[in-house]
Amino acid sequence: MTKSVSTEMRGDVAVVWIDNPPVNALSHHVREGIVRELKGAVDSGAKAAVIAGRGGTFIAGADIREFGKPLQEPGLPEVCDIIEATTIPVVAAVEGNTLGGGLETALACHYRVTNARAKVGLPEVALGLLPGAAGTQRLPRCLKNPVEAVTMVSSGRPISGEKAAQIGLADQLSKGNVVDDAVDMANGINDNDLTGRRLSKVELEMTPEIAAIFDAAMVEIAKKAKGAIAPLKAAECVRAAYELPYAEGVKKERATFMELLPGDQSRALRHMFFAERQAQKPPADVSGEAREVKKVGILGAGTMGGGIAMTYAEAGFDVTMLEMSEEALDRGLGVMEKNWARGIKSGRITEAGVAERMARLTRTTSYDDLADCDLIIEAVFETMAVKKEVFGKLDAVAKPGAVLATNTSYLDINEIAAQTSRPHDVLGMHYFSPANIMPLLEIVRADKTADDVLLTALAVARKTRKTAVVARVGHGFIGNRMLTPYLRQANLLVLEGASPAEVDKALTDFGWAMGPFAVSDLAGLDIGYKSRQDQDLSQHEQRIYTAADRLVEAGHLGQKSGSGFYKYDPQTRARSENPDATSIIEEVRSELGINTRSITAEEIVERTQFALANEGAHVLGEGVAQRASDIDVVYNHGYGYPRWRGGPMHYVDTVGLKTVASKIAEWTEGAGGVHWEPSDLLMELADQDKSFAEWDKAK
Ligand code: T1G
Repeated sequence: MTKSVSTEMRGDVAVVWIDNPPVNALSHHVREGIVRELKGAVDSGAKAAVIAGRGGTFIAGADIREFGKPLQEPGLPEVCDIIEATTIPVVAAVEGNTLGGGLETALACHYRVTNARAKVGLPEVALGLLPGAAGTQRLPRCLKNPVEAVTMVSSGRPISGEKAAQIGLADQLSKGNVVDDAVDMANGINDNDLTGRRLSKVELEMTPEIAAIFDAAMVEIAKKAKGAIAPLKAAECVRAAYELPYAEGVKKERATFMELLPGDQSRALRHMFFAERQAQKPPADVSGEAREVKKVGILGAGTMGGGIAMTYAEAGFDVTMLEMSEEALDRGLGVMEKNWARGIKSGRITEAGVAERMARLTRTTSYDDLADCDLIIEAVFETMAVKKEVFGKLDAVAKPGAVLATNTSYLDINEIAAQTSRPHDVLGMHYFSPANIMPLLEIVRADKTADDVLLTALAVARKTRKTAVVARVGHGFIGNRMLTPYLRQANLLVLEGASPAEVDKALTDFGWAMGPFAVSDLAGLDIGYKSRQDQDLSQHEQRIYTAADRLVEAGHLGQKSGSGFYKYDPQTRARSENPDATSIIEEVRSELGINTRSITAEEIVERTQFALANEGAHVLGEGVAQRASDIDVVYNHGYGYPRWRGGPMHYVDTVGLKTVASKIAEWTEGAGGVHWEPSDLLMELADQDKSFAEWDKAK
């Protein structure tokens, strides 16, 4: 096996190359290799050393797969201390992804050269951790700017190499080859007195102004953290760099790291890191190559069609937008321009960038103009009749080999595909509104979808920076399907005595971005009302939504009408109790003869979260989703589920499926039992004392 760390002598300078694809993670053999090769450089009389990464990237961090396993010496903190104590100058060639332990390694070097494109940061908080190799102590000593230091560590957001050079994180900005420039720098260092270059020796002093900066930062961090604990803990360690001697600060950082590592939040966030990557891999039974996509046709310039068109234009595709009339096209394109104008205002995009995007858009009212599209995505009315008509027309005009996708959120794609002579070219691409913002894309593999069509959808998902999850056909696919029992329990809890605000608060305290009633108001209560009218609901199902239906019939449609479950301030949209909703709910309770009771937040969380996971288990049992972790990704990226809890399936794994199963069994026996359909898979796993994670692994 080639050594993952080797030395190339360039004159008197030893270039210590790290070669651990795909991201040069600091696996154990890499840590050992760095120490070995650096020692070799010193022993061989090298004038200086450069640490560099193969593959155009320095080091993307510690090897996350090693977490939770026994530490193999040397640990990264020790490696960093050895680098810093080296008696010859060590220069870091910082390029590509220089993250987490990678940046900590660079900070342990005496000098740093980077280039503008490098991505430099300490993203550990995204894993529920904090820099664990003295990053919280060396970074502030390098930047000497408490705001930059506490922001980088607590947000986890990387900065560009250009900015790193501006704020003093790098000593030189290379305009050419970073490694060559690092070697030149090493050659030019004649002063072997490295005292001033060892960050651990830099003294910091806490002043009232700096203390005030940290006080203010902590308030902001706590607000943004929304229940995640790592950001604040990380910020406290940066603050300690100003208050404690280096060795004490490192001790505090280490103790905090060891406290966070085994915790539920870090385990959940590391679960999500790998779950997102797993979800986007093609199913094991799929082979072949993605088809080339250059030109995309979008049918429908409404909210969804416009958002989807923006997504593809932003990713550099040529887009042809088809609507039934010029006015509809004017409206749709007008909304897109307004959205992009907001992007200019927020500094997210430039005027030139918007012009580039608009230049990629072609408009038409004729299907014939879609004839040369490689991928056509339909986002028209959500009725089967309209979808069938549209796909019949597409079949007539689309070129052979064009991928035909429907954005339907729950309709049967097999039925839509059967409308064409090419069902193998048809699949679902279900975007979430607003499609240009929401990262989730459910790719629905219909029975006849060809492998290369599925691979094509996965490829464009990556190019348009969407997080794809592959689903099979089934009413509501994965996300929306699971929402039904979740909302059912929420409405039942209101019938039984909880207020909508109590249910919402219990769930936002749990970590959800918004509670179900606030979300229903946001989406519009008439959407659910119409969907229930279209379905042939059983009487006991219909009864659950009596209050919601009465609200709609009384004109309370949610935010869009100024009131729904809540009342909304016309200016600020601030939510407050809607007395009409309260009286409608009370009326319905008495009509249904319900003896209300006070309901704890714990019961609200259990009944809604277990209902969600139980449906997820049905989705898995039916093969609509491939993995439990895919379901977690759907809820993280499409529904505002708290990431530091993992996802609905990871959460019940942490509760323990035995507990979950016994609660569901209890409710199934109780008065509300008619609303529970325990999943066989969940019950079996509980019996075997297994978890969904183990089910995934065994697949
Ligand atoms: N450890 C192990 N595997 C990793 C990894 C890592 N740090 N980073 C990526 N991978 C795997 C990933 O699972 C995937 O595997 C493949 O590499 C390609 O990744 C002590 C404690 C670097 C921006 O948090 O953000 O240092 O699916 O698909 O889109 O203080 O990977 O192919 O089998 O994401 O080009 C801090 C995490 C760690 C960076 C590249 N570092 N990685 O993105 O490729 S904690 C991070 C990323 C730490 C120290 C602390 C991204 C990337 P597979 P990919 P990409």
